[in-house]
Amino acid sequence: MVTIKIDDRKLRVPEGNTILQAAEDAGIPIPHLCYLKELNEIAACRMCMVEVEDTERLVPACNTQVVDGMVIRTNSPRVRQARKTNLRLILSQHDSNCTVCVRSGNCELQKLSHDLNIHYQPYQVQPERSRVDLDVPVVREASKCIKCMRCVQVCDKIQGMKIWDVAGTGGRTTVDVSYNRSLKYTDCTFCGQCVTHCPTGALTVRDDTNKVLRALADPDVTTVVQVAPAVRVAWAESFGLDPKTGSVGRMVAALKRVGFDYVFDTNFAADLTIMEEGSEFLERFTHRGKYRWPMFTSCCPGWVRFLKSQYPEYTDCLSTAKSPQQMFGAVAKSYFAAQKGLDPHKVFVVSIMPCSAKKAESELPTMNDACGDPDVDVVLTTREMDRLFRSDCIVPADLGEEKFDSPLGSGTGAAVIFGATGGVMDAALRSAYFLVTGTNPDADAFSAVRGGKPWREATFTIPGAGEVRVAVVSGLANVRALMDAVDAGSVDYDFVEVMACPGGCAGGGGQPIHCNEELAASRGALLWKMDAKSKIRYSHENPDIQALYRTYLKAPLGEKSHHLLHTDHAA
Ligand code: HC1
Ligand code: SF4
Repeated sequence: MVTIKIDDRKLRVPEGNTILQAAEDAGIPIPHLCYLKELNEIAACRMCMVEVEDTERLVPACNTQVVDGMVIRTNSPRVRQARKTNLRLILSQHDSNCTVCVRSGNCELQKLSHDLNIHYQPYQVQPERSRVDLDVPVVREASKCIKCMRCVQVCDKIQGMKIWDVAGTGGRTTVDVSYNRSLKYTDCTFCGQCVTHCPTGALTVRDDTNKVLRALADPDVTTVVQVAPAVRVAWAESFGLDPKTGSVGRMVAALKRVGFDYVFDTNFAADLTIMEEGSEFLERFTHRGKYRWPMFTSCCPGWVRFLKSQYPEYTDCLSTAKSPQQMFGAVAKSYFAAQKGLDPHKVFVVSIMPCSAKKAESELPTMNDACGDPDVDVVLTTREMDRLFRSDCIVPADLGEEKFDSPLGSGTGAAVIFGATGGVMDAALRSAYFLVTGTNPDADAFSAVRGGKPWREATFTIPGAGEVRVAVVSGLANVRALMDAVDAGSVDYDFVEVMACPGGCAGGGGQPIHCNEELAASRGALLWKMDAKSKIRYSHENPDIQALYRTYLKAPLGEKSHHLLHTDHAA
């Protein structure tokens, strides 16, 4: 430990800590823009400058270590002036057209400018207008980039992809797609982690709300919306509501106010996925020699894109089951449309997802099995749904609670946990156990796959089937490590759940953005709580799923299921 003084407060702090860490631990705020703890401590923005007494220097707090006896001033006249000058220099290259920026009100640069009382701009330079490519879900506007390097570090260290890089030299140094490519020609998984870690509006997810508004206004179209598991525990954050007020029922009520004809639940399709994927796993497991191992989950499109570009020789290890989002679309435009006597070409399916990669998944040319049109017409992120509510002047806290519509609106506890890392595996094992033994396991029998390390393993015995070796992994850099181990033969699994985003969809790239806060674990904990409180905790016990099989699909892996609910990932 060393003894230091910050703003006249004497502190004992661990040796090796940075000034910023020491100050934050003591509750002394120091502004920063480029800093991401342990990921990006490069002092690029110079916002965290502090004065160290008895030296002539101002130093960046984020990467200067404390020294015994150090006396630090975080708010001296020199410090204030330096921060203001540095911020004005950043603003001199920034498109400050805040009124029409999607991050307005949630932009770290905007907030800091206000906090530092910068209300005029002496170095005003008209930034070059950006070329914006709307073919892909992740959109970059170069003129809003402040060169903080956060996206470069997140993509490189957390997602292991290196899609972003430094480009140019000197005063023209900027960040761009590596090797001067267009994003659509890279292996970008569109996970959106760069977006949720960008402090400004330089990286955003393409806004598709107008397509939905057009469909809602068309009297010939029946609009159907599905809401993903992880959306329900995050949507209310942008309205400052606690989880009790920002309930599922209020979200449903708000979607009905927006004007959707049917408000359904992706949880229904998650239960359906378990029926198909669980059956597929048992088919593979009991005919081991016919298949390549392990079997991988296929519900995360970020992961599917990653596998196909980075380890293409493992593509046939993916479950052929479509994701719940896509199963929902296919069932809505076949079973549901027939039940209601609707022309499937006039049913418009919207998904609300915590995910940017889901936009690309819905646009795959193979995802059109119900009637030849895309099974899902538009995907909106959680943030876009919140913007729809605001633009319709809906105040969710003032609404009563409403229920999802029937029959695609029911889901079990096993379905809602899809949104948290480990949830798909847990749910699949609950039903696989039932399918083999005819009896339910304890709903918490597989809790070893929940939470904890980002790459975890467990072995379970299913009587009559034998030992099943499973792994769960999230965050693509961890996924790469797992794939390398699988490839080297140093690990041996039967079934692996993979989610591209750290912590699973709860931490997806379409979720509300909070500066310097990672909320995947706390949102995931809410999903596990919903499961624990559910009356039904096994997908195979969802009565609407049972009715779907009884009256339409007949059996998991049957002919209709094969056509509507499975896909060839190599196509
Ligand atoms: Fe997900 Fe899934 S869990 S992939 O994160 O399998 O997006 O929430 O909807 O499809 O159910 C996302 C979440 C989501 C699918 C399900
Ligand atoms: Fe999308 Fe979830 Fe995959 Fe992230 S983990 S890319 S949010 S499906």
